[in-house]
Amino acid sequence: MISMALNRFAVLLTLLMILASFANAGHGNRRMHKAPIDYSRGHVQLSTPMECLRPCRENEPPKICYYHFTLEIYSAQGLACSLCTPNMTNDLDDTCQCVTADGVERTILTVNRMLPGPSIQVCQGDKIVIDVKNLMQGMETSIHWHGIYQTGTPYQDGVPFVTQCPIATGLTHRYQFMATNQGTHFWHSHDALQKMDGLYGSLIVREPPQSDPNSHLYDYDTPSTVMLISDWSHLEATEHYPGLLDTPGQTAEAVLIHGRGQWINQTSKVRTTSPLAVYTVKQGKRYRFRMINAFCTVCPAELSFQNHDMTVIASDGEHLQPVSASILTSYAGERYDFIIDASQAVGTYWIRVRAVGECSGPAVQQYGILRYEGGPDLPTSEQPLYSQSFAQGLILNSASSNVCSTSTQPIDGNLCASGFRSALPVDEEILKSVPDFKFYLPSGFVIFPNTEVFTPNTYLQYYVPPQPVAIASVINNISFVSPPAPLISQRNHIPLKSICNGENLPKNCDGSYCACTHVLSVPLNAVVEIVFCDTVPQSGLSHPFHLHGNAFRIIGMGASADPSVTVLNATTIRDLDRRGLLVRNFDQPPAKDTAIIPSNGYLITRFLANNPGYWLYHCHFVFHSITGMEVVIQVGDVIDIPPVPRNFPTCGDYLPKISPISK
Ligand SMILES: *[C@@H]1O[C@H](CO)[C@@H](O)[C@H](O)[C@H]1NC(C)=O
Ligand SMILES: *[C@@H]1O[C@H](CO)[C@@H](O)[C@H](O)[C@H]1NC(C)=O
Ligand SMILES: *[C@@H]1O[C@H](CO)[C@@H](O)[C@H](O)[C@H]1NC(C)=O
Ligand SMILES: *[C@@H]1O[C@H](CO)[C@@H](O)[C@H](O)[C@H]1NC(C)=O
Ligand SMILES: [Cu+2]
Repeated sequence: MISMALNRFAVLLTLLMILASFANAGHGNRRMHKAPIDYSRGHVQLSTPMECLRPCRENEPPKICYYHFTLEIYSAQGLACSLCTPNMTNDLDDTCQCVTADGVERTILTVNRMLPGPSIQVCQGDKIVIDVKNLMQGMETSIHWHGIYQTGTPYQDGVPFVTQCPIATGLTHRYQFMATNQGTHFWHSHDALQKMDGLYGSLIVREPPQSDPNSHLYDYDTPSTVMLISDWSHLEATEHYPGLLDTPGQTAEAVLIHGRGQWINQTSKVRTTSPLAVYTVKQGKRYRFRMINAFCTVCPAELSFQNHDMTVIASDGEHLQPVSASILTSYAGERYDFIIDASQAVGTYWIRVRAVGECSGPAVQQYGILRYEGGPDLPTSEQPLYSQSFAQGLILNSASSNVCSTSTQPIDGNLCASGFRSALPVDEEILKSVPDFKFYLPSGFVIFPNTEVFTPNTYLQYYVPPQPVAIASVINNISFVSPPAPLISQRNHIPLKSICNGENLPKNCDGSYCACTHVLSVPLNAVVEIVFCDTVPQSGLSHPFHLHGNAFRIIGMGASADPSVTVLNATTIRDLDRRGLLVRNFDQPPAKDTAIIPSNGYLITRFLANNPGYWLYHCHFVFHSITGMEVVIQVGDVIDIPPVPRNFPTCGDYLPKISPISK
């Protein structure tokens, strides 16, 4: 164990040296103008990002890791690219400010002029402090720390109007929270569609090798194998919302692998020359990759490596019994940790992310490079076409409910997330046969007649998908709208009638559609089971639901076991459950914080509600969440929820009495 840790540390040191030499290469002038950050603040000693990036050992004192994020409206392939071209995958230290993306110039949003934004890499037990300075003119923001439980600090979760007021232009908001749970996490803007334009980055919490049941399976776990994948458009996200008729839908035009990629213009057939992401390995060594799916649109991402299988050992920061696969499908918000065994001939191999579903029409995909030391710069083989696949082997997490079961046996070469098994023992409490609380949450869309949407004094929340219709996203027929002040800090400023749930709908609701702040309350320490189902199978979509503040167990996932029930909805899902036709697995069910409701299927999750707070549970497709596919789970009574710190920012409507004109 110790030699392995030292081995990894050696690699880390080499990397730090590379980074340091990179940082010194001719960028001295710019650095001179930069106000240095003062890391020593009175009685606390802050550590730099590089000091916090270290091998994690048992019984070592924790650090306070300080980061400064500056958010700006910026450009890809913009003026900064006249100075330098970045040539290595580096999000730990800013040097070259040229953002290449897929080589097409466009307006983007960045943190510290990087894409992905700065990486946070700490050890479990450290404290993370981030000063977020919003310099985006005319845009509020807020940052969510996706995967971090925020135990004791639910007001640091970064959801506008749920856990804080949005951060106005010009202001700085300091987040500080403990890195309680290890794993591959990420941070992203939780405000409207900003994530789609580039506001995301990795957040890795490592642990001592002794606490990772799979640590014997790999030699290296360093920043050089963190892989954030994202979908990319050549329009700003807001141009897709509510939706244009001449550029229909919200489909991405490209995929980026760690902010890198190339794009082929189908009209001119010209390919951009921007750099690809490169992952360098040593033959004979085994590498832990930490992959983050930061997609925003509905396309699933199929990751594969030429001539190499992936051995998945963790997902969303939870250890799994290892499963090897040749194609790993992931959805917006999911993370997968897998091992690549560099056991092939010294050479250079393609890495591919193929966006499928709605993205298979335009054949959206991207390449990266897996280079063995001593191999050529580029693979010698051609990039395979969209229609050609690398090896045929097991497919993990594919979109179809028909191939999902709770068994560990693949169906038709596919294994769903419900077929994973936890590598660590599961709390018995959560596995009791009858949960304390059960909610059925049928999720889908409501289609409005145009005459209803475009009528005076009516402002329905909707978007226009590829079909030219106005739709709202709903859970249990409720389209979530943000309250006029944060639930966590200003509950008294929120009119009671704006908060709702399935049993308590506002008077103006007609039963098939309701717009209100959907809050489900559960008592502290209850075992909560949520049964989701997809009510719009014709959409072909598998919605990835992400729970804030907690991980859940996947207890079931699949399609209706009664062939006469072809559509799941509030009635049919309850009926199937009553008849014992929803299959549940209580043998080492895997934990995750993001999982799909497979298209035309159901997803059963359970969690122990031991973290008091207001936790969003929502679809991670941004055009769905912004139009209402969200619900808040309130864990505990108001008095159980940790109070916000003194001087926590406030916000809200301002509607004073109108005074008469004084004579
Ligand atoms: C990266 O760029 C620098 C400066 O242009 C150059 O000296 C170096 O060789 C490049 N490294 C790689 C790996 O291409
Ligand atoms: C693609 O090529 C066409 C024809 O040369 C050109 O008009 C168009 O601007 C190009 N698109 C992009 C995004 O560069
Ligand atoms: C939800 O809306 C549909 C119509 O869109 C309606 O048939 C159904 O009864 C509603 N469900 C509930 C629980 O009100
Ligand atoms: C659910 O679907 C069944 C069968 O299609 C239908 O009879 C029923 O009205 C639907 N119920 C709801 C609440 O939508
Ligand atoms: Cu969705």
